[in-house]
Amino acid sequence: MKPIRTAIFGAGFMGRVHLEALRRVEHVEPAAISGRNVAAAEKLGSAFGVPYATSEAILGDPSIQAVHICTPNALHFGMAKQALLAGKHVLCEKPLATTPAEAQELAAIAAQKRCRVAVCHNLRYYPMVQQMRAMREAGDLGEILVVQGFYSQDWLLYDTDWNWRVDSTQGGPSRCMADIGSHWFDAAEHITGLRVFSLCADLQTLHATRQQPKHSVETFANKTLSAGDYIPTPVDTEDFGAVVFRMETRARGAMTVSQCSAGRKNRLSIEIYGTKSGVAWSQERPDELWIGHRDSANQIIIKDPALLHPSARPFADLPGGHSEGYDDTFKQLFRRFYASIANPEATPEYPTFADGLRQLNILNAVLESSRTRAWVEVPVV
Ligand code: SOE
Repeated sequence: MKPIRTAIFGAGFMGRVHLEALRRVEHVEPAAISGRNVAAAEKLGSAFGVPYATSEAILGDPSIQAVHICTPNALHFGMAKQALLAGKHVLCEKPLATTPAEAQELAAIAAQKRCRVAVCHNLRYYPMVQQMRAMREAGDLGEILVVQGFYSQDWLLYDTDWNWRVDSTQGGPSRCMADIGSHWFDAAEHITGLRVFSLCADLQTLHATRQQPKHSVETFANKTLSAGDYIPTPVDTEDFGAVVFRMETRARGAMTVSQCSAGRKNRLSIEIYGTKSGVAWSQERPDELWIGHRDSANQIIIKDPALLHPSARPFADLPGGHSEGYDDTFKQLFRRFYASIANPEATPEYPTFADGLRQLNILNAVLESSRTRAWVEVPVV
């Protein structure tokens, strides 16, 4: 089978993750890499034998069928639109855009151009996340009553920590909720099969002013600068958010996000409680799943394809005792995306632009609720 030629836009943290994962996907050839920082894109590309090209050259090359958008958030809409109009299949990092209207426009263009489109909500692809979903589908949890959790990081704890995500002109009007809260809500809705229809949120910028480095700093790589390298800069994106929400049926929930929680590196935690049993999972211990019972001993199961529900098994490639983590989630998502390009009849087994729009509707409601200090309805589409 002839490999599908693809290109990557963006050579930062996510560009590298996408490129490495693509190298492990069957029948795909990373054919070019582009980036605002040409030297960084050339360096990353050359390490993987992938040539640098301008975005114009990539979009004008008919042999390149798909593109990955791994640029700062505010560029997603424009780049995805250009790529779709050029007839490319698009896999975009989250958040898909900065407003629901933009996401809607992208979804409409994709449908019209008959292009495959995905949003990179990679957390769905942890085997234990699929196990929770499979258990819920099989009725093991009973009716879902309570959904709780958080997503905490510490890489923006100090006022000297900086990254493009802090700047709303590059990251969009929300930081913490858009960056990591969108992952949490995508996972919560994916696992439970329920939608949030109403919420009340409180967002807080803990550092109203940050010391912005004079030069750009890579995500998670802000620990190496010294005094004198900074400019004091006002911040209008949130460091912390709390959301209380109502889901369809009688299920209710609450979650927090934070990028200022010392010691929590990248900890998404989700707990789902039903009328029969509960499940709890943490991204920092991805191979373990806690299963809670009211009348018998609780369990912790370790990832092992033989112990997973049959529908969760295809998401684990390795035998028990062989960890599958963050990198592998991208491989699993990309594999399904490219399989759907190869087979135009296939139903997408990945988050599409409709899911990207869904997260922007939730995000919009969160921003409005925090601004107005009131409960806000989320369109259930
Ligand atoms: C930064 O907060 C970040 O890299 C997110 O943008 C990713 O989506 C998440 O997986 C890890 O943290």
